[in-house]
Amino acid sequence: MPATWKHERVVGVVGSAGSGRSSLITALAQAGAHASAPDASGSHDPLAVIDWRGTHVALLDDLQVEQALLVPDALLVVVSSPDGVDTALGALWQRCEELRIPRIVVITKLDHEHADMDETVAVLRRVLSDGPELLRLTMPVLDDDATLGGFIDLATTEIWNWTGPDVTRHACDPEHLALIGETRDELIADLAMLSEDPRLAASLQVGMHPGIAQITEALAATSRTAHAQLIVGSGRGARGPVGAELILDLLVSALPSPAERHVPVVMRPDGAAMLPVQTGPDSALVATVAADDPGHGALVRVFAGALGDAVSVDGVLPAVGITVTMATAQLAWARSASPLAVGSSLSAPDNPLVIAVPDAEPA
Ligand SMILES: Nc1nc2c(ncn2[C@@H]2O[C@H](COP(=O)(O)OP(=O)(O)OP(=O)(O)O)[C@@H](O)[C@H]2O)c(=O)[nH]1
Ligand SMILES: [Mg+2]
Repeated sequence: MPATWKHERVVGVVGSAGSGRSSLITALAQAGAHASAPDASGSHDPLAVIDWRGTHVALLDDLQVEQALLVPDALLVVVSSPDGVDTALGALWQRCEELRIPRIVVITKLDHEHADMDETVAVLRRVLSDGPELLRLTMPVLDDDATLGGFIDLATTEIWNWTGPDVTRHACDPEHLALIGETRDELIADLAMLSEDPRLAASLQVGMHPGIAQITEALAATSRTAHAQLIVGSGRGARGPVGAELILDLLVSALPSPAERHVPVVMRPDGAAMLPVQTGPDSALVATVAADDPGHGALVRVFAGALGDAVSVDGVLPAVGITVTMATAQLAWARSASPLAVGSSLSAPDNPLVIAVPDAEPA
């Protein structure tokens, strides 16, 4: 496994129209360093690559539903607090459950006068889950003049503060600890139920609080394996976006790297089954066209193998010449004389393969 694959996250950003996806991606990009140059043309960019503490976080916006379920290793699900939860989310969530796609929910616009994080969390739990899987991780902190200033991390009890020139983190004071007590106890109890770490439940049984390292490790592990979905918040404060750095930390710690995912099931073009393909650049090429961008060409997700200068498209076009610009170790822009359709499978001309797309509807 190449070391670079561990230091990459490929994350789709989904949510209803106007929920704040683009604003969130911009805020995350501003907080981190741009690993890929912003689009000078000003046209809408379906891919942002952010360098966060040495990990390349690739965020894919505006994917079609089937691509969102196949291409990224995990999803950020964006829900606007003042606008509420729309019914399409329930259907998408169900598909994610079936495919075991790790998700983090970001509740946006928490600065808005009609925002209410408690209420949005309650609605999400009503609509999406009847079990303990939706774990709320943050609580907004308001300034004296009621503007959004930061978030309390319920796992660590730290306050993240965006009211100064740089984001700072400090320990919670006793007044805040009292405020979050009940919600934090609930988080830990739910986590103990979901986690494979028996020490968590054991601590609770003897009436002790587990340590912070134990809690954060268990949160990351249950999230990475799609056994729990973490809910966090974001919004705008007096100085700009509030929440981005905390979300980036979570993307890196609590979402899987490409090395942790299985290569999609592939077939020969005649429909004959194939043995599973291993991840890694030395395997047979398995890739798919995630999106099409007039400025850049086709955005290609590589699951295994390496893109050469010719590909077989859906196993039927034996050798289409392409020019490749790698955006990350796993994502590339490809140009060819004839357009590469979104959803096409790309493979090596001498080893043509077709990705078996997961069923659109559950059986
Ligand atoms: N108050 C407030 N408004 C926000 C926030 N984030 C986004 N908005 C506003 O919400 C609207 C939609 O935001 P976008 O980021 O364009 O949302 P989107 O999901 O990318 O929208 P589409 O791509 O058009 O579906 C814009 O008017 C934003 O200014 C926020 O944190 N607080
Ligand atoms: Mg947008």
